[in-house]
Amino acid sequence: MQTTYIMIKPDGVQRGLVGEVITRFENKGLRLVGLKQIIPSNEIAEAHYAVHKERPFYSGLIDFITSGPVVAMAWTGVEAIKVARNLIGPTNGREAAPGTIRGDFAMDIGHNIIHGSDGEETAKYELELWFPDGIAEWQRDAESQIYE
Ligand code: DAT
Ligand code: MG
Repeated sequence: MQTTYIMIKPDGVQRGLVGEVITRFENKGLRLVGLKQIIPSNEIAEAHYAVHKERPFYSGLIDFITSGPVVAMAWTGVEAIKVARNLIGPTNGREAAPGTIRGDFAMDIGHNIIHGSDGEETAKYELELWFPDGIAEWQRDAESQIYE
């Protein structure tokens, strides 16, 4: 089992795609173990994208991610990091295949709706950054909820 950090970016929130994105993750079979909406501070945005600090798009990226609310999530499943990246699609929305989140909803490289951790180390770093108090541990058991 892996847990991955997933974030709906300000464009996804503003465009009303939160439910759509969550539905795709739920339908796939991943389990939601963390969820909150926040307007990121510069500090957390810079820590999140520290790896891109020297890139020309970095300051625009920080401005974008701090421009409004994001939905920060943690999702668990077998190979959840790769599974989530496959659901999300490649960075550039115009090149992402239909059926992926970016392929279906994004037309640009920066405003691409959603972030997903790219490896185990990154996932650990990002989950600790965005969920410093930890995440929920629970097992799926619908039957015991349907019947009292
Ligand atoms: P991904 O989000 O697919 O993991 P990344 O880690 O390479 O992509 O880059 C992080 C974010 O930075 C990406 O979601 C959008 C932005 N970005 C990347 N390359 C860019 C570029 N050439 N121009 C503008 N924004 C870019
Ligand atoms: Mg990345």
